[in-house]
Amino acid sequence: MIKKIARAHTNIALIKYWGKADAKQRLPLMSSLSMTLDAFYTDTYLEAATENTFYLNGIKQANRASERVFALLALLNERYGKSTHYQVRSYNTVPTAAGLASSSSAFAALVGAFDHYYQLELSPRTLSRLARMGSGSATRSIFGGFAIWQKGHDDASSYAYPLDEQPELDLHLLAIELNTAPKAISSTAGMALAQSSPLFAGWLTRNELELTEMTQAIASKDFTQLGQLAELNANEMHAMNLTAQPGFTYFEPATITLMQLVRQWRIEGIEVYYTLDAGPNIKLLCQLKNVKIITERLASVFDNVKIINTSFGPGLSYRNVSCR
Ligand code: 2P0
Repeated sequence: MIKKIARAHTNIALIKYWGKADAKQRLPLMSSLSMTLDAFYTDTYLEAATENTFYLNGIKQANRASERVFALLALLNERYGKSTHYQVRSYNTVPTAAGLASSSSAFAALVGAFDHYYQLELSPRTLSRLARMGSGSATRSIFGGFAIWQKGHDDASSYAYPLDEQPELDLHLLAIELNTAPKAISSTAGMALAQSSPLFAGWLTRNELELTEMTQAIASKDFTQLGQLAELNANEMHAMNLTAQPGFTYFEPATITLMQLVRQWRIEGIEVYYTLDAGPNIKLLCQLKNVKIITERLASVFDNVKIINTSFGPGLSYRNVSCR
């Protein structure tokens, strides 16, 4: 039997979403800009069932882990006048909940699977809005290359759009798995706490400027400007976590070691920048010519470190798979 699965790739924000205006509708307080990655994706298939069940990588998930999946399905049912229960099967190449944004690909693939199941042929913009209700970063995974999630002011105006789906830019992201254990502070909780930081007002004020500068860096294929800005933006986000009341951090000792190494390598002439999300795993931004030397240096510092070299990935797509 042939089944059609929805595939969405994860994305990494270079200008980050970190703060909500409306938690229920996942409306952000700022716009964000991301790079969709080729190496990490989620495949999802759904079909009608007598009760809701969710399998991740072949393992049936407990109700708690499935809550957000079922909540989004309930919302989709309501919007499109359905009352079905579903069996959802997802296969993830992203380490779940380790700051590699597995929820971005997961919820983009889920809305894609729902769209396909009912042959709704929803527009990418509508899919992006629906994905937002599962997870904010999922708005951007509907698209490949570079995408911008415009913050908007309500459900209808808060969605992502493609900036450049097939960038001709020499840009590699090295994902380094320092710790793939699920994180202690979820993104949702972390960004709520960050709003108590005295730096939060400045974070919001700077958003438009940073978005404009990043868009210019991409248009002019200026890797240096892109890397500097991405690193600055990530540092700003993590500075808010440290200065929240109460303060917290996603950094592990190895995260800080790596940040210092990156600065050292730059002094030595290896152009590399870092970004990191809601977890300890650093991502390095570099050009192809430096992938080898950076990989070698990482291997000499960290035992058994897993490094995944990734570049631009595509938007939501569908593919046929044969099943027994
Ligand atoms: C981002 N992150 O822009 C930011 C930067 C992590 C750090 O969006 O609460 O799972 O479900 O909307 O999308 C990860 O958080 O959060 C995230 P919710 P999400 O990619």
